Amino acid sequence: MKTIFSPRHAGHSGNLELIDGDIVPAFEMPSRAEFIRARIEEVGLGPVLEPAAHDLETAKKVHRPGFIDFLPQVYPEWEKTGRSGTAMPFTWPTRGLRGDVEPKTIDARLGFYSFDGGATFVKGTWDAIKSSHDAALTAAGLVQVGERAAFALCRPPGHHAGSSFMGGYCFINNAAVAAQWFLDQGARRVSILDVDYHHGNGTQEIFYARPDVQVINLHADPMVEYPFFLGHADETGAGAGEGFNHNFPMSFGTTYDQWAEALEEGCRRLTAYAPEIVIVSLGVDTYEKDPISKFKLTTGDYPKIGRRIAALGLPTLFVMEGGYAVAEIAVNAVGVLQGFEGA
Ligand code: SP5
Ligand code: ZN
Repeated sequence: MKTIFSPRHAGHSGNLELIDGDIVPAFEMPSRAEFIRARIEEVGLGPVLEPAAHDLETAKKVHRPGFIDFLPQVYPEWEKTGRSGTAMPFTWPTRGLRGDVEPKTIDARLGFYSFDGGATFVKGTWDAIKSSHDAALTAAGLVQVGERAAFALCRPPGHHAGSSFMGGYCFINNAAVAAQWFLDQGARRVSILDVDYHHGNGTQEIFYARPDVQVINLHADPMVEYPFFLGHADETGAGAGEGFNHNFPMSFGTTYDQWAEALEEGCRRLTAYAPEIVIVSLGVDTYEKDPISKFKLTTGDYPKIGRRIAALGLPTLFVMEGGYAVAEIAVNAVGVLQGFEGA
């Protein structure tokens, strides 16, 4: 399997995040992608190639165009106020406030276009976001021309980013952009299978009223886990999208046997939908030693996930999402891909 990876991710580095009553170095750090890249080479998964540049037209079909235009403006606008360091929001338009009027200052616009304080900018962040987006579309192109599977080693990740909001380390929703691109190439149905520990609230929101992208999410129960405000089992889609969104919230402490039952039911519904392409939002923060998560999957479980996905028998694009126990995420993420390839 080919991997698409850009060294430009590394410019998104040294940023802080607001989490659990503290402002700390972001858990989503460059070493994550570098460990995965090194592991791919160590096990000989296949070539690692750089992405080609893509325009943002597809991204502007799944995100509000003004939101995409805002992202490259963030750091220059931040610097114009005389500040350096990490750009992050501190005020959000929640219920009862005006979410329909985009204000003018950088602090206001950061809040307007986000749902938490977890998607933060340094000088190289936009370039990293763009390279991650390009990696997803380049890998999608490999699948489109006949590769059985490809791996977009995206950083920053994307599944918390919605049509007009960033958050949770995510800016552009790479998997959603790839899904839209496959549809634009002529696919009629695409499924997104999100196995990250956290609910992919952005992906759900983008496709919630659409029948052409099925979204299946396996994740920690939002009653007790981030992102808290989406991801319940009764969210099944709206309007023309009714019946095409599937959530499998699970308790803290979930082991592979329990998790695999949800995967099995998700795969059954995926097969019933009969998509032409599967996009896997590949988070490995389900791992027992992940520093911010509470599931109990072990390293030996990840190849089993890959084998089950391979058994779907469909062209498959893997898109990297979360996973934070830095050294181990490489073995686990690549383990999924090795399992898929039959290793
Ligand atoms: C892509 C992705 O995986 N984003 C995750 C963003 C998570 N942000 C907040 C997590 C809050 C975790 N609280 C428990 C921390 C225990 N020290
Ligand atoms: Zn996650």
